[in-house]
Amino acid sequence: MKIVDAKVVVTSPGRNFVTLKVTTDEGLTGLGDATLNGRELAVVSYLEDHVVPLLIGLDAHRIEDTWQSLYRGAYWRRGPVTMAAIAAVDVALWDIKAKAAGLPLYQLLGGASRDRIRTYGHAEGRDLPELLDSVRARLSQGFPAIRIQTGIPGLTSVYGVHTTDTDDKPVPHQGAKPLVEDWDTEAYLRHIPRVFEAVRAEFGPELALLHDAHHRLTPIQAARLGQELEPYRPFWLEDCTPAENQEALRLVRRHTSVPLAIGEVFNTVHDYQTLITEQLIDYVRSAVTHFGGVTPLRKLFDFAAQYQIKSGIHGPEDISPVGMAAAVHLDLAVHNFGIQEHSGHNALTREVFRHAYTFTDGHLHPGEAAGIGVELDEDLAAAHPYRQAYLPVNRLHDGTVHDW
Ligand code: GCO
Ligand code: MG
Repeated sequence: MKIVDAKVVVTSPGRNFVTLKVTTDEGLTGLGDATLNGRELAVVSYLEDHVVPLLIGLDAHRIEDTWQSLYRGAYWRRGPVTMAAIAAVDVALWDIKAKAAGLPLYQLLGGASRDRIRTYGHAEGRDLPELLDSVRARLSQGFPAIRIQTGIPGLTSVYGVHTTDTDDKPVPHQGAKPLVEDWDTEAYLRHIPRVFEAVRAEFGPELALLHDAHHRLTPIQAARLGQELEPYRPFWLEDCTPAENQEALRLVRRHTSVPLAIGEVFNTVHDYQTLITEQLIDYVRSAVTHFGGVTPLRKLFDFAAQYQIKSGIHGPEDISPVGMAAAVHLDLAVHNFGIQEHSGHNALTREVFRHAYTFTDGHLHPGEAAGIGVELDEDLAAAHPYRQAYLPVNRLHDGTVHDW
């Protein structure tokens, strides 16, 4: 079965998404997500100028071989642009293979290891009362686990606390320049343990609570936060330090037993080598979309499993329903599944990308449609073209740029 066409579709039904659609000579089509938030067009060019011409004429069934030739053949390995582009090809080919077999993708990955997929949702508030209301709203949607983020006294804007559109989804900052947010680590470290204390007091010991430090702490600050959160038994503390320095996690680990989750910005297994073999983390966070696809993420999970480390796939709004569908199939199949982040998408996005996966009582299921189970409405996608948008930049009170 030969690839006869591959095209890139960019659409913005609320936020930007990049999708690769691959067509074969048997008329089967496959979709892959290549969305890299704030740097979308770099991946579009990588695909259109350097990948699509290589795909035409290839045997669509040769997924591993195609993956290896795109990864090794480029010579310039790794990096988010390269790996998002390869991911889109990989997922599109898995979609085609599963459609050719007449099976949902999870069946080709070994079949279901569970009945449904536990997810966590986002609760946020500019202050504590708003956060508690937001937790109540997530509980009423059935979420068994909730990530809590709040405003910090003295700061005007904070990661994870955003303006929302009518569907309760964060509105990306559009225009030619990123928004500048402010940051004060000491104010944050003073405030967050009080937030956990209040949420536990209100909702009791059983609710799984998560928190994302978004790469903002030094190792010793992360160690201190971990210690102070221990009494409230978080499910995980995410991205406590910028983990390009994997060795830094040794220090954090020596000081706290809070479970650690890392990896949404990682692209390959090499970013995890020390973290996994030394058991410095508990959950790997990479998304199918940013890690080169289902093929390498499955290998990462199998590697992590040998060290009792579980999956916690990144599932923010900026992973398209195509990327989410691929994730949900993998979640159902792997034994060492931990939890799936589920932000959901606005109604228009769900029309552009009609998907078979379902969300019921806080749990996802990929559904039984053949392939990954997503249909792209190309006319509707074209009616909502790309809009320039950036992630924010973070500055300390003295103007120094900090990690966002
Ligand atoms: C998360 C993430 C996201 C990222 C976003 C960047 O844990 O969901 O931190 O919110 O910030 O995906 O594009
Ligand atoms: Mg995160």
